[in-house]
Amino acid sequence: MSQSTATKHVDAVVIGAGFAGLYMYKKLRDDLGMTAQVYERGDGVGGTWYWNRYPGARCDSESYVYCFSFDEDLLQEWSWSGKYPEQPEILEYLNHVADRFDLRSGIQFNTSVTAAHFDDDSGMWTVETDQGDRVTSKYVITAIGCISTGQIPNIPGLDSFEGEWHHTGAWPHEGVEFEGKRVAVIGTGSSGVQSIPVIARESEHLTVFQRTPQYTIPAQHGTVDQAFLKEVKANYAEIMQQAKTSAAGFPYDASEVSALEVSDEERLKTYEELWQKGGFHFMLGSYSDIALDRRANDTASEFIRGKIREIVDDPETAEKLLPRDHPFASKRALIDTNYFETYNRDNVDLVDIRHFPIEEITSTGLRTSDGQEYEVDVIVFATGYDAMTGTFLKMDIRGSNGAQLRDKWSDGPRTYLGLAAASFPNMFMITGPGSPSVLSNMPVSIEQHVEWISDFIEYLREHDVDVVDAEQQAEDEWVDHVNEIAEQTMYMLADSWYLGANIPGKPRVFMPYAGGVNVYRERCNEIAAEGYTGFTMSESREPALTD
Ligand code: N01
Repeated sequence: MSQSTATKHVDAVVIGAGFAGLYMYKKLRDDLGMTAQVYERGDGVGGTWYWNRYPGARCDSESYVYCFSFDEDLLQEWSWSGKYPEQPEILEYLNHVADRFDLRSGIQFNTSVTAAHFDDDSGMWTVETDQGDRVTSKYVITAIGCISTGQIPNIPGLDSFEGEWHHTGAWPHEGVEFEGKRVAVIGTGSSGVQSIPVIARESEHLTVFQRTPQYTIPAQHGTVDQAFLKEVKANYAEIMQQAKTSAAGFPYDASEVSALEVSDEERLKTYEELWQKGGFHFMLGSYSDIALDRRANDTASEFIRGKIREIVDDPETAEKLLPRDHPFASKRALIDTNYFETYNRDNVDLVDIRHFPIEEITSTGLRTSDGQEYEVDVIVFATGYDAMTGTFLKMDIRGSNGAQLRDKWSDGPRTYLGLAAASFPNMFMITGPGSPSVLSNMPVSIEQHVEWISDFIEYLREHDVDVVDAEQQAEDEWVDHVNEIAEQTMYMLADSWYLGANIPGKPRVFMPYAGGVNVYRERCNEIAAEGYTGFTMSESREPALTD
């Protein structure tokens, strides 16, 4: 950290201006009357939806629940055009939110926080940015997203490639011209599965490089049904309440039936109906034990494999696409539009890089370990993210007595509730590791965290507390609980980014909380009602600079 003196003091620094940062800033300013500075690395608001402009990008949550619920007028006035919200429309929505609540004045764009150090004597943070800002604040609140640091595999030769290459999470704003081009897409996660059908239509030829075959469910995307929308708007408060008290943050009725207690015929009928309904309904609405019992899960996995065989014309290609090495939904469940159908196109080839990895990127394309060369003009890396911890650890975050977050998390993230970390006083994380976050409909989890943090800050103020820190024991118990719950699920049976398995050398630790949004919310509420158990609270050793 530089030695120059701070140029500014605020009550809180908020890092990031996506869903989380926007709402957090609004809460701090409007409800708590605090001064806050938001730093955002993009030149506009939107976070994930600012960066992910790849073809076909849209959210897998249905649009009517992929939004803020804190303002009834906002809910009523905004109308989504699609069943699922497309990236440009989500970005428009977040810009609308920023304007409607006059949030831009608190945001400094094109600015990344590089360091945040806590000073035990003053009870203050000093925050530095890549633009030379140096600011002190009582609180630091991270709103940095869970999936915001892209990973490009370290394949030799990328520097020598003479064509264009892009990562899906840093897509050029002006778009990429695919017409007449030979394109390679590496990766078949959510970003790959969404972009592949669109790139196939736009390009001359597409080669998909697949390491792990995936289960994906059709979105059954379309325009919003106006009658449905009218009904939603008439019952919005109730619908949002149902989402908040559900396990995954969706207002869907959860099944209480085991996949193993119904006849084969009935099960197939249910799966077929939910396949036609599309999206997360298949996973959340079918059977209660799909995520918990391998035999129950096998019935769903086999149904999807049957669908792949049915859809894909060429049996050899279908065989390559069949996921067999992990259970359905043990990696992030995928939702697609015409993904498997795309492999019936004459201009699309599938290359199995599980058995023949990409060995080199050459000046003209890619070479796999079986000696095959693929000449391409554009490479699209749909290769994912250093999720949940990557963006934290890029920053130099130091807490009490100079403790470094990088050291603390060297064997995997450790937090209390995914909201705070012991020895990092007055720092809160919105949807941090250890919270339901990525296993839920994000705006629902974000709102819960922002509101919980705001209530806590209000409480601290009322009780004249200057410094608050998570207790080590509370954190240890929470981490044990997160692990214990994860052990009971299918999630442990796949090499997924939930476990950090996609990043070479990253500790294999299950990072989100799989116990459900509803259970988690209740626990957070209980902790608040008990006077915020699991936190130590003290007055600062020096008077605060402002208050
Ligand atoms: O990334 P991913 P993503 N060599 O990590 C492969 C959210 N999201 O950007 O499975 C070769 O899921 C990797 O292979 P494997 C959502 O939460 C949401 O697609 O590790 N291949 C995999 O196929 C999602 O889960 C939405 O064997 C390599 C792919 O690249 C998360 O973001 C849309 C490789 C990466 O898949 C991330 O999704 C988009 C290598 N070295 C994203 N490294 C919606 O809501 C990785 N791969 C719609």
